[in-house]
Amino acid sequence: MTTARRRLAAGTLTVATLLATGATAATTASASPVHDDLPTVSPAPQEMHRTGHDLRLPRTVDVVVDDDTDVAARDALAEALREHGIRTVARDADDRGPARGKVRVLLGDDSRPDVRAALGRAEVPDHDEAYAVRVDAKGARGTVTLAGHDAAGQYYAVQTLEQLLVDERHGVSVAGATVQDLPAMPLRGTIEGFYGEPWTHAERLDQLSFYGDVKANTYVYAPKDDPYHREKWREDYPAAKLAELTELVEAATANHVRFTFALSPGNSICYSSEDDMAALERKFQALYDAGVRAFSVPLDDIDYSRWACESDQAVYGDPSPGNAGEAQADFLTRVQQGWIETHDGARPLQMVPTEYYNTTESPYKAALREMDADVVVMWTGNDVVPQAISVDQAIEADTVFGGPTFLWDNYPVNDYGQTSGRLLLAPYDKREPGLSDHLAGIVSNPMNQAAASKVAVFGIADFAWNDRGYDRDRSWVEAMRYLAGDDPAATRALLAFGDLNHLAPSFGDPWQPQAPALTADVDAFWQRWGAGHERAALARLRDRAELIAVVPETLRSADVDPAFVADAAPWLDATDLWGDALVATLDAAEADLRGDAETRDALLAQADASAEAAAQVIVDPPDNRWGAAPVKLGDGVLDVFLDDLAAELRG
Ligand code: LOG
Repeated sequence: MTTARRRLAAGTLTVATLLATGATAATTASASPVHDDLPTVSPAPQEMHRTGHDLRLPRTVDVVVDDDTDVAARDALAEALREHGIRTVARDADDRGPARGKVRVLLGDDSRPDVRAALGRAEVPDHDEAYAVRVDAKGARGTVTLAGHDAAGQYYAVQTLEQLLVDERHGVSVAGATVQDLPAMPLRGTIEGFYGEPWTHAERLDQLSFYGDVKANTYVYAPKDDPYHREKWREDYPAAKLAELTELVEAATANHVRFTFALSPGNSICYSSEDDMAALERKFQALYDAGVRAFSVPLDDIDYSRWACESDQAVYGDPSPGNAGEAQADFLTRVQQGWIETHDGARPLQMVPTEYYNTTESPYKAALREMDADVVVMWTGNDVVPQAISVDQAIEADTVFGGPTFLWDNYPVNDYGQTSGRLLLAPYDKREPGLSDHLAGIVSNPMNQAAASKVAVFGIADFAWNDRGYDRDRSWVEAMRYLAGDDPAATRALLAFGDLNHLAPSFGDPWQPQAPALTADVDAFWQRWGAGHERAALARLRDRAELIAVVPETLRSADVDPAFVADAAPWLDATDLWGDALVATLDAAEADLRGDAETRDALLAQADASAEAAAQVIVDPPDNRWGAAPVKLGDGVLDVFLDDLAAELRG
């Protein structure tokens, strides 16, 4: 069903050594691990320090819990330790008997007396989802305290502990850290909001467990091509589909993720119709009964220059954006006040405005501001796919939409024409630190390829947790290490592969460049070559050529997330061929330097054939809207370099 749960184990690789393979030379210098000699934890904690020696774990540890201990946190802790070969024995916090084992792990609410005492001077911040971890080693004995402000905080303490476990030759240790941590943004995660084949049930289950790993708490279910979400919004889900959704809600809860159900009635709704209100409430009720406590009404990509019924014309007047805003505001205020507020535990309603892509004042937005202030309004930045998002823009959005907005970030979604043939693997970038002061949260709209989206989503979860501590390079390396199951060679291969899939398009110019690391290497090549150091030029570029050439084999043979490898299959096939073309071209250059024209020409012909075959690799997943398309990989960099060098050699 789901693929194996990936682990964020303690890293053995540093950013600096890895980035050389994936990122530009310019960014390498600035990337250093922030927390001295402690393992890297993602999302980056607000505060983490070494406060003592590492604690060696015996084969069995006592886990001290009480009735308020979060069950998901407890399960996650037992599983994490089991994966390192350590058995756990549950002990009740009230049990005053003598300590049996050498190491105790206290897991629970920060109000528990034993937890509070063991925390010493460390404190759990007074904030939703906050937690603290303290590792206290006294020789071979010790205590690990995992304290949460609430159940989610306990769960996140465990996620952090897992990354503090260090496998050593003779056993497992916990790094001697104290962590005090909280999320900068309340809502973090994804919105499955793209066009094209929705994710499969198995993909969604895999995602939910991944979100738990990266402390993301939100999954908005809004697939444009689920007919019951949009076109047939009034109709009940068939029983089998509802059973599937129920299973997702349970999986979400087990990972401290809020399954958020979205219904998108905007193409046919009659805002003034009691029947339509009843239809929406019936649909929400079915999901509420399945355990859902968060709801959304996206009204993006609808025509607001016409009414769907005569009664809207009678109530609101001629169709216009301003009148549409008024009708939407009335309707959603009624949903918030009449339904959400009468349903126990339901969170404030979320909505996507029809003008979601700018902060320009308009009659529509003015009317929408009259909506109940508790309704959370989404916004995609200034543009559907913005070049960047600044704090000033978020402040404008707050003003024009009437409250902190919830960012629907259209990255790495690849359902629009400019993304045809592309996998979007660049790190999350160009969002200004400080956005957490003005946003309710961020969700990524991901790719049709669920597992391949993890690279970007990892960064988004990291940024949303701690925008001021976010480092795109570190986060990117950590994302790849996570997917690689901590395997150094596979991590390097993923970074090189990510570099070739780095271009992030928009509806205008790309907002992230293609292959920055390869570009830097190619520039350096031509500099050396132009200065007459041809052999040095070739030797340096050969390292990258050989790295690229083995990417597919490395990723397919290592313990890399199999769903990622499956998603990336056509791009890996193309990498194989482009890698061959690059190596053959460099070999041709060497033959040329030796004066062996015959070998040179044979190798250039071989490179041509590989490049031609690479250009013919088609991605034809059934799930992308753009249909069959040639795979784009390193385009504008790798192909251009091969042409340029071949032209140089052929004179
Ligand atoms: C859609 C979204 C789509 C995305 C990219 C929003 C709010 N809505 O232009 O479903 O995946 O652009 O194509 C959109 O972004 N409309």
